[in-house]
Amino acid sequence: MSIPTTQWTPTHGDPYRPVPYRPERMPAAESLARAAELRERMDRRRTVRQFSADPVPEQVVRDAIACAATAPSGAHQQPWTFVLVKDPEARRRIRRAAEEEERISYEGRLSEEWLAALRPLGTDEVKPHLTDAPALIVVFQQRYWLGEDGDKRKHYYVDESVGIAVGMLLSALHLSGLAALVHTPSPMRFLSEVLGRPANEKAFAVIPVGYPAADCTVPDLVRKSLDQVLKEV
Ligand code: IYR
Repeated sequence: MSIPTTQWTPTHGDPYRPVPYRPERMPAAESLARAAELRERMDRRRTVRQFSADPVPEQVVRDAIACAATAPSGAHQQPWTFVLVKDPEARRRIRRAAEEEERISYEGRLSEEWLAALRPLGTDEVKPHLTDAPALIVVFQQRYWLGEDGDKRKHYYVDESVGIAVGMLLSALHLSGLAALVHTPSPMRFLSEVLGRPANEKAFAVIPVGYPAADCTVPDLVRKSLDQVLKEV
């Protein structure tokens, strides 16, 4: 199956030129069956912090990133860059810098209330998954568009857009059989330096990807019930 490619250009100022959209309608019975199955499969996703060293098929990760990049975005500005970090030295530098920031956080930058909220997750400043997970994606948000001639154009709803894209990335990875973790070291400026990203990009999240280790454990969490999160009025 070949996937059509499109040539993106910045669209600021272009006229409205709609085209027909006629997806085939799914019968309700099939929708119900798919939704129920999807709900169960999504409920089986867990954030993983202990990864197996087994390699993952790289194309699965690329396809998941392609899924994420279909996310809706403010003014369709698609304000994201996904960096798939393969260079072991870059990964070591990311781990070293992230652990240093996290050590400062855990040793005093985080409030007592914040540390208490983290306790049931069992996290600390040691982040072996940054070097040991078979794949590492660093997501950057483009705060503005930067042309080759230095031309700048503001992007809108960047946090929302990139947040939606990361949600779609996590769903795509999970539904393709891979586990992941969203890590947000703070501050994250070092990621731009290590990965050589331009001034219009700001790191958003670091996402190790792989299979859970054979002895992987996860916190014994309980999800809110649908009643708690859904209000019908
Ligand atoms: N960034 C730190 C602390 C942390 C914060 C939250 I909010 C979490 O959900 C998990 C961890 C760390 O990565 O350990």
